[in-house]
Amino acid sequence: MKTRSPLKVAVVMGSPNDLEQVEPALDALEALGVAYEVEVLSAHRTPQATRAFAKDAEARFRVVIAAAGLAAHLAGALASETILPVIGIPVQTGALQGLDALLSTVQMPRGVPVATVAIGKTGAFNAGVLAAEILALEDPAVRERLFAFRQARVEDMKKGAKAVARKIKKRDNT
Ligand code: RP5
Repeated sequence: MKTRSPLKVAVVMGSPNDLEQVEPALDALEALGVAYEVEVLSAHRTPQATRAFAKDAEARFRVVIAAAGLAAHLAGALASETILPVIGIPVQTGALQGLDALLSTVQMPRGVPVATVAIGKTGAFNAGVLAAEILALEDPAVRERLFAFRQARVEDMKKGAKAVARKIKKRDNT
């Protein structure tokens, strides 16, 4: 079994239908050895359960990731009930494909921030990385894994650049 940080992240989504877009956040957390729990809660459909979850969150978690689409109030509703850092993922869905969720999530009033990532799966992955970066302030093992993760991206870029150079050379020779 992989080593996991004892510090946990809550990953909350507004609908079971959001799971596919939230999965990259779980992938990132797993890759960085961060433990998480997943909940499905809605600011609009289950407001009381959402509030109760937020009120208990500090005893159980260090960071909250909240994903929702459309008039996305989940991250903001959670942020209003906890002083844990809340990362919001605007889910790409509906007629506006996440632009509505982006604005609903990011435009929080002064004093109640939501750290909002990009719309959809890329944002979800970054939400996982950002949560790990917050945990790394307290957990040296997560910090080490983040450095290794960054280094792996550098190696990916180097490999990619070599592949591009090969393709360009081939074009020049045809
Ligand atoms: C939001 O409304 C959810 O986060 C979801 O993205 C969207 C649509 O929900 P469903 O009708 O698919 O359950 O609250």
